[in-house]
Amino acid sequence: MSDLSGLADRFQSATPLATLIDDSETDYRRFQELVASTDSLAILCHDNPDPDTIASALALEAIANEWGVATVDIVHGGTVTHQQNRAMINVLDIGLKSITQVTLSDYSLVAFVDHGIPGRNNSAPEDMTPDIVIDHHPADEIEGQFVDHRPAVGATVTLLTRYLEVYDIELDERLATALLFGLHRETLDFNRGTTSTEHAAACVLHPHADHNTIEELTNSVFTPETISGIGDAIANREVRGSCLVSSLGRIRERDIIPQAADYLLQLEGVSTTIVYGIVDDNIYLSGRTSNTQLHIGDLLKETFDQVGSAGGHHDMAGGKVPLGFIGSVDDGDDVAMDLIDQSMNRQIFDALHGWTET
Ligand SMILES: [Mn+2]
Repeated sequence: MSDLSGLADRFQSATPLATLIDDSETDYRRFQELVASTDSLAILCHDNPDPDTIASALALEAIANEWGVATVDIVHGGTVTHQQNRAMINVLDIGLKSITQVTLSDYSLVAFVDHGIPGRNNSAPEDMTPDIVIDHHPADEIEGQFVDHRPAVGATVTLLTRYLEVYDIELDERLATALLFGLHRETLDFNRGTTSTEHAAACVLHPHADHNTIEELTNSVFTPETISGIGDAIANREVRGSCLVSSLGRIRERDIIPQAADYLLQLEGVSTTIVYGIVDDNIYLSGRTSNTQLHIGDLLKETFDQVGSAGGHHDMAGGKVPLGFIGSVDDGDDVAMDLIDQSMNRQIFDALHGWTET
């Protein structure tokens, strides 16, 4: 079971990651006592899981396995439609359970990785309190028996890499590959929201990772739906000053939206993109900005948190607005779709007003 001997020594040994990361608020002893004494653990990824949340869950699973936790399940809400995320799960043979297949209250412990608040970007019941939270997203009032919330780091994978180091857990090739791929994707190859701790974490992972697999995963081709979606986003774009807003209309794969927002940010003269699309009964939005004076997470939160949920980082953010607030829309109802697009574009450009001057 739990072996706390040697923890103090390892904690104090000054690796580059240990030197750069701020561990001052993290009670590693408490985390170990909690996890090592449980018999069942559900690790909940955020909805439509991305490589940061998936790889972080895999690392937490490895820690729990090392400490003899009998049942460990990685659970997620939503679906995995992004081609690179599907490829990651297949190539690295990662077992994920849909939240519809399990009951969270059946587990002795529930851990959130890469998200922190029940019901916000996850499918946990809003009235539950997670036992463990490890996250880097900006958020207030995260509750749990053990909360490790470090918004200063660029990826949750960075935090979990530090846990593996602190607890001296073996980094096998599969785990190191998943974590390093998570780092690449979360930071868009170390270009976005990256701190020195991501580079230090990459140094820990690099010797153990399979770089051919990472290259293969990085080159996973777009699905036809993604290419069509990006095409629609290009065609429907409205640009004012340095801001671009576009609608994808009704789509089947939610993951197209952030990919289109990322893609359009490459347009010359554009430093902020907000793309939205309708999936089932909700409008989903993704925002991206390279304008360091603009906090896109706060902007989306202020604009849409009253009618739905929205928020995120200063340079990337997302949101979800139930269609109910606009009224129900039948498929093929072009008039209603136009009204939604007009209403959304107006609200978004109003929110961006300070930045739309040329
Ligand atoms: Mn993340």
